[in-house]
Amino acid sequence: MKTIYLGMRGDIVHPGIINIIREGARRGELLVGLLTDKAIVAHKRLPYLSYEQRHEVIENIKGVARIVPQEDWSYVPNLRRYKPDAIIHGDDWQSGPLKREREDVFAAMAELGGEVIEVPYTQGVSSKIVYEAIRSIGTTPDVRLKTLRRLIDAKPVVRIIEAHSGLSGLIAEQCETLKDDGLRTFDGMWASSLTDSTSKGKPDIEAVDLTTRLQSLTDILECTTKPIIFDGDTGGRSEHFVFTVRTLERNGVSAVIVEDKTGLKQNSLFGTEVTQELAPITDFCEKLAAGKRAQVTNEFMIIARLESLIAGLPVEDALARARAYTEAGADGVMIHSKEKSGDDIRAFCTAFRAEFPAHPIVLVPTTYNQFTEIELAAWGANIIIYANHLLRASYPAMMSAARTILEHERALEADKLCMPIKEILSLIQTP
Ligand code: SPV
Ligand code: MG
Repeated sequence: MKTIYLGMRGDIVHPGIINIIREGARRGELLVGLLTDKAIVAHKRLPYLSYEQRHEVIENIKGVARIVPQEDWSYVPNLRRYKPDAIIHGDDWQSGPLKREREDVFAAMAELGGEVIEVPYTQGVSSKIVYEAIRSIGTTPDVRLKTLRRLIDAKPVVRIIEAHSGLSGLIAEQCETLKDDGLRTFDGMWASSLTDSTSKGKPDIEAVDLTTRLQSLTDILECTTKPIIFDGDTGGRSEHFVFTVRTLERNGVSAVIVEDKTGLKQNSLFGTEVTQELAPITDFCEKLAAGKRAQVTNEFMIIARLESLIAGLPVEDALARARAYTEAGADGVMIHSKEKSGDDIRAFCTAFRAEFPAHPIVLVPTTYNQFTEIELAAWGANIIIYANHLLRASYPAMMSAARTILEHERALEADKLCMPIKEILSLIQTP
């Protein structure tokens, strides 16, 4: 009996895939290499189903003899490991993004003395078409909420960008760029207090109340599917914070980050130009613990934000607080600084990682923006938040269009600064 290898994601099963399985099983014993989340997420969006769920679905399909994990996007390592007599694949990989993988597979199979079977593409149905259809329907709060933890497990670093409106949420959802190593996208959104307040013409001092913040959040939730991290400011009183946690969970938000400040909260990027009063450690631990007790799901994350460096205190103060907050139940820490060198952040990350090898670290590199994601990940970061960039990019663009109209007393010259009317009309489609 020949062994036929089939590498697959197994997230969305459609007649095209069943056709390949049937063909493979007809020719021998079908060995499915099921791609792990890690293998997929470097190139494609995270599957809707977890590896275990996908395994359960695929093992029950007629014709599948055995499943092994495929830990790599390339089929080659598993081909070398399992030495099948043949690999089977849809012929649609002859062009498009899998072209290089196909060439590698042909080379490997020639070396191993095996065969490559290409099954004609089933017209009108593919994972891409089904994925796009699902995306247009949206997601559920439960799926969205759980996605952040899965991304942390599967990716070297999770890339988050700020959204403060439906429109900026759509950019976070849809913006992508094709690089040599695959498609690059944002993994999720940061519901920033700074950009939400600023877009409402208010200072970032918790003047925009929670109900209003939730309204902006709803706008984002309604037109996106990616996970959301909510900027919870100080979290307010513990008695109020427990309701915030429940409300965010109910809406499918993945995490809240609360900062250890008290009194009138001022934006951290003012640093010590304004009073930055830190909360007593025990009070903040109590707030974190109350939040953890209140949450309903296992997956919701409460992340403790350390403001020691913002308040002009040393790394040791942040570390002592990080230790206490972690013991109180925080699911991760965010360390913030407005220093440009990044030295303080690096020192914190190195020391924290030595004590807590796997506890998530969140960084917001607004001022120390010379470091790449991979460099920050090497310090120990799990999540990188680009906290204000869409709002900061939009303001000068709007100002420049407005000024151009004033200068010319007409809109002709401003037109080239604006997107075409046709494009804005078709940007948001009627479902
Ligand atoms: C925000 O985006 O609201 C933040 C990050 O809290 S910062 O503005 O840098 O304090
Ligand atoms: Mg904030």
